[in-house]
Amino acid sequence: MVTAIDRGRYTCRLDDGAVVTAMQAREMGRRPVAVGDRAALVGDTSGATDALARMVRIAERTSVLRRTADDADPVERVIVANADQLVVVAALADPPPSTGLIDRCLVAAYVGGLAPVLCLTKADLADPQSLLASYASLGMVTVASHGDDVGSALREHLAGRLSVLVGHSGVGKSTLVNRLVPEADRAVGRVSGIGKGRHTSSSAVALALPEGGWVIDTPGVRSFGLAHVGPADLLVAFSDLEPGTAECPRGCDHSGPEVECALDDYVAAGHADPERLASYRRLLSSLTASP
Ligand SMILES: Nc1nc2c(ncn2[C@@H]2O[C@H](COP(=O)(O)OP(=O)(O)OP(=O)(O)O)[C@@H](O)[C@H]2O)c(=O)[nH]1
Ligand SMILES: [Mg+2]
Repeated sequence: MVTAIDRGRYTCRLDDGAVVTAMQAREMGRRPVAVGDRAALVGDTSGATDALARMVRIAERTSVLRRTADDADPVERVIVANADQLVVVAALADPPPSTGLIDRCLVAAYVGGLAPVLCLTKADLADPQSLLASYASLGMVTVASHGDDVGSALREHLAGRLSVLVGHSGVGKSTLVNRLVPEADRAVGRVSGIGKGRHTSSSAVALALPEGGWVIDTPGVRSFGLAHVGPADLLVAFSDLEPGTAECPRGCDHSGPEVECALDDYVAAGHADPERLASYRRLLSSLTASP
């Protein structure tokens, strides 16, 4: 598994635990490789100092977390491959939570095939209850933590799984990782204020959890572009609603009864849960809001 990437050098962990540095073999072309990818290595796989193996293949991915710089950007970046879970990390204060960013991360999770978890940090600074409640209604796992105490709920949810942490700079992702993986020694920064562009962590790194599984720390994001996602993509994650769109007018954006979307009648007839339709539309509206 690729655990870190630095200027064309891939740090890989073999199944027996050895750590090997590799570079892409020419025959791979310039296929993008992400942290979390499963790679086939040949050549010097001894892991000795200065040894460099060649990466010849990556395995088909079970999930892909993608984002674009903004909603007009045609270039999709793969943040992490093969993760089971996306942990959206948001601080309750300092910096204040942005529900727009949280919702957009959730969309990326649903579309990329990752189970979403919301982790609210800095619960020592503000009460998490109202925000936790508003996301619990989306049917997702929510946990609150404060610096010294990650909480057993988060630990249990991460054990045995491959999870990626995503959120604004300064929300405490690396702080969480250091608590979860005592030898991780990730640099932790001061909160510099959103938009000032100071990020403490500069690249994604996967760390093995003592309980089994992996946690991936990523650099803070300022926004989460979703140029690659449309209403139909999001509907895939709401398979209970999807059959209801058969009666929609052509090109329906499913935004509400004003556009004669058939989902309202579908729910009114008892075929699906009205709360699920409300959730779908809430995430849908985050697609058209500014990133
Ligand atoms: N009060 C309080 N401060 C916290 C908590 N968690 C983290 N911090 C502080 O928040 C600051 C930023 O923490 P980091 O872990 O570096 O944040 P990050 O999300 O990794 O930031 P980037 O790497 O820039 O994306 C540090 O000063 C931490 O000590 C918490 O639960 N409560
Ligand atoms: Mg960090």
